[in-house]
Amino acid sequence: MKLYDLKAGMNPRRVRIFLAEKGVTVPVASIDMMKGENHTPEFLALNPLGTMPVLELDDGTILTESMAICRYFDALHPEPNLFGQGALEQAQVEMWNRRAEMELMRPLSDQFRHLSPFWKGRLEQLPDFGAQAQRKARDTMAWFDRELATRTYLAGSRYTVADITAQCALLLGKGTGMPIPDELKNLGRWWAEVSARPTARA
Ligand SMILES: N[C@@H](CCC(=O)N[C@@H](CS)C(=O)NCC(=O)O)C(=O)O
Repeated sequence: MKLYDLKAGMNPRRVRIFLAEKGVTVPVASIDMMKGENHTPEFLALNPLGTMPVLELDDGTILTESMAICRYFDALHPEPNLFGQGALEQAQVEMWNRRAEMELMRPLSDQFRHLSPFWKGRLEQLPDFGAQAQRKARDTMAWFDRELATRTYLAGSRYTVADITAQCALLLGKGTGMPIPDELKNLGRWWAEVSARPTARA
């Protein structure tokens, strides 16, 4: 088994934190995006999208998409539970994980990709779209702040994969000029808690 990883990428980080929470260790191959290692014919044969993470199983089976990879390990190592237990909690974790992906991770990624010089020449940058994504990300942070006034974690009273998604998204925000605004006290409190977990730097 081998996990193709991108150290600075927020999606690979989701898998690394998930594995660390489970106490599972997997051999890792670090991909150097700056050297274009994710666009070689060999890598594109693994994942035509040229993105990480990619999990290669011992029989050669390939899994991509960070949540699919997490689901695979979750079935093999159910404890500690991170996807919710029972009908209601599973649905709540799915709901908040999806919201964290679409409403927070997506705009934070878009503003980085469309505004940062890092992506210049790697994709067609649309600055207006980047600015719109910044506004969207700010709105979502404010929304999540209001939600976190009534509970400890995103999907309820305990840490789940929804928190992992949001914390990886906000780490990208922090690194790209969009930190959590000081006035968002509930989100700040949650951020301090998730960042203090031993797995946060996985
Ligand atoms: N939906 C995919 C997204 C994967 C993705 O976009 N990975 C980024 C790192 S966060 C990447 O590899 N980017 C390289 C590139 O776009 O060239 C997942 O959840 O795994």
